[in-house]
Amino acid sequence: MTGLIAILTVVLLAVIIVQLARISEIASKIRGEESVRAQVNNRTAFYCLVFMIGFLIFCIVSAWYYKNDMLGYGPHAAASAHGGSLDDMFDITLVFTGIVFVLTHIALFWFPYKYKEDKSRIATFFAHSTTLEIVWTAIPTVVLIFLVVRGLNVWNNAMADIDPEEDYIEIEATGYQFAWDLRYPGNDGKLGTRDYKMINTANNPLGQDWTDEKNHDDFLPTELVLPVGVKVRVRITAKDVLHNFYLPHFRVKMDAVPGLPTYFIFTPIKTTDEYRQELRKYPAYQVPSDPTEPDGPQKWETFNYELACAELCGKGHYSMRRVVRIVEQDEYEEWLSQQSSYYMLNIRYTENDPNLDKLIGLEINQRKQELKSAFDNAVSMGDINTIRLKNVFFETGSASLKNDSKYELDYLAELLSSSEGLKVELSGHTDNTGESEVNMTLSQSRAEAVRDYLIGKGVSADQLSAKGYGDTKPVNSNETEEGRQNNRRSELKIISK
Ligand SMILES: [Cu+2]
Repeated sequence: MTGLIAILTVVLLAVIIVQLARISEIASKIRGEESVRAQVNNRTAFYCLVFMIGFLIFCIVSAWYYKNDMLGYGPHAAASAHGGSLDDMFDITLVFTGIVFVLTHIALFWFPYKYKEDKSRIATFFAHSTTLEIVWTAIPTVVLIFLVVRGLNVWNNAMADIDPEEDYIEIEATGYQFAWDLRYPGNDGKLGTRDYKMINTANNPLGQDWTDEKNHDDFLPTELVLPVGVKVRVRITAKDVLHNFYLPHFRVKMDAVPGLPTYFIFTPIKTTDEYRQELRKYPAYQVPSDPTEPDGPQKWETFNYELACAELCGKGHYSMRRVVRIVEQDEYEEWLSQQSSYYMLNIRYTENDPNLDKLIGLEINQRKQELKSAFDNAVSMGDINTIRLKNVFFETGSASLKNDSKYELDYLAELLSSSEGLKVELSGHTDNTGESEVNMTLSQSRAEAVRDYLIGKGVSADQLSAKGYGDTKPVNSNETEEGRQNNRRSELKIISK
């Protein structure tokens, strides 16, 4: 409808101009060329003046009216640390071009008015002025140098890579038709290596190398969640065609190129909630977010930062939108704790796991942590002073330690060596299968095996005693296999501190 009205207006204006021209043509034939020309000149000069003022007013009013849609202003303020300087750059350019626009506009229409035909005036002959040439070359040069130098400065700051000493989070975004695979580094803070030859849509979408320990805790979340105030380095790549990683509110935009990793660094400075509260002040956001539901939530309440693909990459391009959530540090840590490593969830102990025959660092650390907290508890509490060495294993019916036990015992040796004066008893226990005497002997030699191993690892022999209890101290029923398994165990008891 509006389009039709606009076309009609243009057509009508054209008809009016043609008609006016014809009228003055006829009039000039009747009244003589001279007087008509003077009249037309006067009229045109007047219209120039009217247009000069009218168009200036129109520009100023419309700029004021749309000011909230300008970058870095009102509801469009940047939400990242570098965003403000980028917006300022656009605004400064706008100020300079605005000044030039107003001056040239006035000159363009004032001159036809001022210097309309006047018989009594003789034109000045003016061919060259060095001063004038210098002035109008120097002014744009100075202005452009200022803009370029400032722009370069802003660019270099925004694109400066991370200083290894700095505190930052590195995440990775891989674009493909038509979604993003996001990857976070997990507890170690490091993203694992990838190899495109290992990409497999079924169980390795990013081609992660599972022999690389750094990959074991990496996780692939469905939403982009980041803590406020922390520097983020985004590693950006693509799997098929060109995509573009675009976070409009953070003034981040970088091509995702297959085979050529790019990156962008930014620091979010406003949480999603803070940004919503800012939007709340503007009438444009105080309307229902869904027009068909007038009582539903308002636009500012449903606002979300977003990640978009800004490269027209195919027909499903639009579906690459992802919600971005900026939260406080504690909420971020809470969210992190709910994420599970892709490897542990999908690969560990399957046929695709290259680490089947060994414990991975993640599991070793977990065992260490468990042992440490049990050990510390036993040392500090006194009454529950016995801990079970859950991961000490023997060959069946023998006192020779399985290789797997070394993780637990090595760490136990560290703990004991650093607790000088602490005396512990290492005990062996069996289930009730077989003869009691045999069990007693076996448990004694197992306890001694543990003691000897620890002494071999540098623990002082004075700290350690070993005792076998055979089947005399069951912790479970010996009726079930599970119960018997629980009864076959090695323990550590704090004797004195
Ligand atoms: Cu795309």
